[in-house]
Amino acid sequence: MKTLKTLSIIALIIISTNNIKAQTTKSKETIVIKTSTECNMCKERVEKEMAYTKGIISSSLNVEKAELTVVYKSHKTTPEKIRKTISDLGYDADDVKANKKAHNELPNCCQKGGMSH
Ligand SMILES: [Cu+2]
Repeated sequence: MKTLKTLSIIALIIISTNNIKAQTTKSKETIVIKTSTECNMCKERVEKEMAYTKGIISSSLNVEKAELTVVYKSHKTTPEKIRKTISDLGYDADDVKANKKAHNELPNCCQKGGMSH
């Protein structure tokens, strides 16, 4: 009887470990966010901020397209939070407009339309 109990406890542990693994794999998501970034300085700024942001696994900004690809853990963060972080840096993120103050503090070349000034 004791053996049976031990066995079922082991079985339970194995089942729950597998569940955790499944959830972890499932929670990894990728999104592409359209931003108002202009140049390589923006790229550095955004990717650095993403690297320090909770729940972000990796990010890469395509400067030419101004598109940021973000790999994140969906149980740690959401696309809304990620867009908000980008807005707080001074850039538009999809339909979330840039935080005005942060945008105005960016170097001229990094402000909207900066590279065409
Ligand atoms: Cu820039």
